[in-house]
Amino acid sequence: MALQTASMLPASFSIPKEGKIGASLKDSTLFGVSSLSDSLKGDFTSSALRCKRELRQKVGAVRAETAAPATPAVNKSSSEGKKTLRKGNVVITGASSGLGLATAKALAESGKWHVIMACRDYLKAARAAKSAGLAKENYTIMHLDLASLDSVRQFVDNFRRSEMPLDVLINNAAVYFPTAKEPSFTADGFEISVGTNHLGHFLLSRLLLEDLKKSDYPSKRLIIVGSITGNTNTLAGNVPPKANLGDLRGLAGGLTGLNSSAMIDGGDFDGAKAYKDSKVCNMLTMQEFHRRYHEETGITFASLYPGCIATTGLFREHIPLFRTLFPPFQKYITKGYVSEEESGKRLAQVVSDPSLTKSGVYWSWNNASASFENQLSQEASDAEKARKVWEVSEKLVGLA
Ligand code: NDP
Ligand code: PMR
Repeated sequence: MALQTASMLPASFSIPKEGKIGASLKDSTLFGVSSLSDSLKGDFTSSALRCKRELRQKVGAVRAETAAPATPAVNKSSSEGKKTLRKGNVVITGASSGLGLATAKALAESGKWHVIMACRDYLKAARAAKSAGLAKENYTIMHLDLASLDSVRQFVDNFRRSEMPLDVLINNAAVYFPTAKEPSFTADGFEISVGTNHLGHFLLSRLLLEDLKKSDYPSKRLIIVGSITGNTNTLAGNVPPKANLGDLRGLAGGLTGLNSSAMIDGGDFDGAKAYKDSKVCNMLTMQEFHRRYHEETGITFASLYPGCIATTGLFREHIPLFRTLFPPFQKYITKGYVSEEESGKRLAQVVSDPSLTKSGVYWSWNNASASFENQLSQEASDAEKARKVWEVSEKLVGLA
């Protein structure tokens, strides 16, 4: 199997933007005292060659395992005339930690799903799967770096070579750089939060839509993880800096931070805002998929806010004091806290619960952990903006 060299190289680099001034909440509050991380290095280790070898072996193994892709989703057992469902195949991006890993565990342990862990760091994913106790036959790891469009395309090729049908795609991976003073960029030159969280997933979803369409699984789903902090109709969404995509002038300029702004709205760089903006794009993309493809394909498109999983790696770039105080703050003050395990069960519900098949929905959970259809903010449900984000994004990722 051929692997592009590019998919094994660091996919992000950082350039300082001149003349950056401007202070924001992140510079001055307890929850955001700035300590610029020096660790935008990605997780590409000197073991890249070993990864490559292992990936070859793994994908080889997958091909052997799935040598009979023609198995229909529903089999009729001849003796009893009973219908049985084959295991579903679910791709989870960023399954090496946090919500993604917890969801992989919940789905794999249900015995109904084979999980394809789409991860940028193969060895980290392998260790995570092992320590979470995933049984070997229930998962496959495939390399995917969302901060590189080449890597996204390579992942899709590799996945297709495995000959597994695709039944559900979960766009879960994300990065968050709240203390960054200057933007960093993906391999293709996009500001890294929107480039990874939105544009990488946008290309992945557009390409894998074809594979989802081909699946004969009874309930096919494409899920994008959203968040409360991108929704300005909530208290959490009103903590500055607030999400705001403006007229998309920065996005249209490619978020390069050179001749155009690194921010979607064209404003000064703010890492926390870039993350929240990327979540708005995620939620808008889900709805645009729904409008364009639900009726024709029957695929369920959904997003969700899984609760505040205050202990995950998402906050790894935040200052230590934040990481210490954030979990008790969410547990005892906002009461928005949810454990990684519980959040994984919630996302697993969105993947496979027969009562959550409605398309175009943004799911949330109440204090009793019951799911409900939540209301998106005005901006995150603006159909015209969703169309524009879609059209600009497809140009940026080379689909139009
Ligand atoms: P984690 O940091 O634990 O997980 C993020 C995952 O994304 C990791 O596996 C990480 O890989 C992966 N990832 C990051 N960059 C890339 C990339 N370039 N290519 C491929 N994978 C990448 O955070 P969470 O589990 O908290 O976040 C999961 C999702 O949940 C995100 O979409 C986040 O926005 C959302 N969310 C989280 C909330 C929370 O409170 N934590 C609340 C609301 C939503 P690696 O392990 O290699 O770093
Ligand atoms: Mg929040 C009900 C109130 C609530 C909830 C559910 C969250 C979730 N937050 C709430 C309130 C507040 N937060 C308040 C009142 C404050 C000011 C003290 C506050 C602050 C705060 C900070 C500085 N909160 C944060 C941060 C972050 O850096 C996190 C963030 O925005 O990441 C993007 C965050 C979060 N608060 C949440 C959730 C779920 C997050 C992080 C995860 C995310 O949106 O992906």
